[in-house]
Amino acid sequence: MPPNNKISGIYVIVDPEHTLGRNIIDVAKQVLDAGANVIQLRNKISTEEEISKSADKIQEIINSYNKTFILNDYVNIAKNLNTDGVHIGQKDMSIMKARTILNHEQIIGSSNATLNEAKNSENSGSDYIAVGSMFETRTKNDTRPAGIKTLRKIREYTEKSIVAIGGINLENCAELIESGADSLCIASAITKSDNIFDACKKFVDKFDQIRK
Ligand code: TZP
Ligand code: MG
Repeated sequence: MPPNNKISGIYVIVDPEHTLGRNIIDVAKQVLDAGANVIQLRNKISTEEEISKSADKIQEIINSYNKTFILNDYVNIAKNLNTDGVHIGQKDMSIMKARTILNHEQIIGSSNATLNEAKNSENSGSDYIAVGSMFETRTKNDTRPAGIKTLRKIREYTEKSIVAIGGINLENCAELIESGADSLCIASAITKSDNIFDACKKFVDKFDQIRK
């Protein structure tokens, strides 16, 4: 994890259900080579043992890039492997409970669809606030719409890193950055594209262009 563990830039969700059958470790390497700053492993289909093995491998790879690895859902695996962090949804283990389990330096990110949720997450000690779903997505079934207005309100409220998520593509991402998102969390527009490296690089370049 980089020294100032702030989440920024391009954040890619690697999920074996959304890579068109391509190996998740290869996908992770490609997005890191293209300049992604954060990878989240999201896996709703494998055993805990398999998830632990993949997470261990991705953490090892990410250390050599000095980037950040976040494991979705599995707080105990994250603790045992000492991943850089964990991501928690509104229906998962509470942020406060996760904090009692995790090692001191591990970061916690949370999913939020409203200003109220973001306030609660910040007060509970969330290190970054993911806001979404910004746009329609087919990657996750039970998302709730958040929208640009919510993103702006949360930006006014918090100084924590804001990660915009859900249905982000090259056409709609500029207004998210202009509305205060520190990071763009993307799955299908990168991991379902023909050329994963090129797709990710385009987001990295666009982000840098707008942010400079
Ligand atoms: N949580 C809210 S939206 C989403 C998750 C995991 C899916 C993001 O995937 P995509 O393909 O970038 O819409
Ligand atoms: Mg979850």
